[in-house]
Amino acid sequence: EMEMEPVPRVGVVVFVLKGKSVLLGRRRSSIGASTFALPGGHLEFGESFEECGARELKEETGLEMGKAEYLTVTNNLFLDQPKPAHYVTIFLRAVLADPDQVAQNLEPSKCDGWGWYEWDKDKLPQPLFWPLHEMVRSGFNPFP
Ligand code: 8DG
Ligand code: MG
Ligand code: MG
Repeated sequence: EMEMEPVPRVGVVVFVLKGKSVLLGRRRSSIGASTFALPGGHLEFGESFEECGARELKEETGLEMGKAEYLTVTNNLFLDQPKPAHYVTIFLRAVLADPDQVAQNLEPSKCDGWGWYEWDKDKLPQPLFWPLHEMVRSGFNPFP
């Protein structure tokens, strides 16, 4: 079997904003298992950040992404993993195309379910996925 050198990968994740709340799901994936994280996933060849965010949101929740914009980028090392990982993560914010659409848990092997949580450090669910935890701790606010 060929031993592949690990390389950095690009993640695109979305703060879906509704009222004062954001959409979070509890991860089942190996990285960050049982912590609350944003919908998102890996950038595929040829995609724009918005295309990737909309595709991942649709695949994971069934939700149609509305107007979106770039917020920030982080450089995250996950070295304490069976398979160490390095992600450059692009954060977008977006609204829903239809604010009444309900989130479905379309990848139950990767997520326990989706919920809306008010963006308030005392009201967000615990534990947050650590990249998100660090953003909250630094005072980051995804709302315009
Ligand atoms: P895919 O096969 O659908 O493309 O990938 P995925 O299974 O949906 O990937 P993911 O782990 O959900 O997201 C890719 C990486 O993005 C993740 O391993 C680490 C990084 N990442 C962060 N913060 C967040 C976050 O809040 N949510 C998600 N989903 N990923 C994040 O750095
Ligand atoms: Mg995905
Ligand atoms: Mg994902």
